[in-house]
Amino acid sequence: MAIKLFQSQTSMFCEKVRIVFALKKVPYEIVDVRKDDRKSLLEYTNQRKVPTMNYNGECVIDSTIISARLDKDHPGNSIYPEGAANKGLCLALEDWSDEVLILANHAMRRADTPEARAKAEAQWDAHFNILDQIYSGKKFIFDHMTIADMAIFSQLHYLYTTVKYEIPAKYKNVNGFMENMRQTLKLNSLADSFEAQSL
Ligand SMILES: N[C@@H](CCC(=O)N[C@@H](CS)C(=O)NCC(=O)O)C(=O)O
Repeated sequence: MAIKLFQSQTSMFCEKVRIVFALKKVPYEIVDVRKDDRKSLLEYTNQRKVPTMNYNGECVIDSTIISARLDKDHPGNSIYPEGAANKGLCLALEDWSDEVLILANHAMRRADTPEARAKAEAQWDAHFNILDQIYSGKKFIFDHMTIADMAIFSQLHYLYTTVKYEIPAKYKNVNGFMENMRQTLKLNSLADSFEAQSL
């Protein structure tokens, strides 16, 4: 049986999962949901969200659950840090990125008045301040690249590629993190989306 990932190239949650697949070196097929306006996804799952995975016949929905499942079945190159306390912190940061940074991305993308734009920039400033402290003196949050870094990268990468908002230069550690991730993911430029099948 094959593994199929129903996805969209521009979705940040799909990029997060593509990084996990590549890290685990698990081969998979891509079903681009934009090609048939999500018809095959709807037929398969009766819902519209991507990423959705057909995992050897089993349906798995949501980037966090897909990532956890791949890690469980392919434990090499763990996407989590060692130890329960660090793993809990890592999961909390993954959730913060998925549930909070996404809102700032939506706010910036939808800002169509100077007031809305200023509000969205203030929202991002607050997040960049947090991230700049998190990545102070660190390449990754824990001792290797974890799902927390992948989730944060995917949101910041979407901000750069799709929303077209550049991280202000004063956030040196956040910019340093993005450059580290660009190198780790072997992207020629941050304008490219991640699509390698292995890392
Ligand atoms: N929490 C979910 C979020 C997935 C999500 O919001 N996907 C968006 C694309 S970025 C989507 O498919 N939206 C289509 C819809 O809701 O109709 C995850 O981590 O996978």
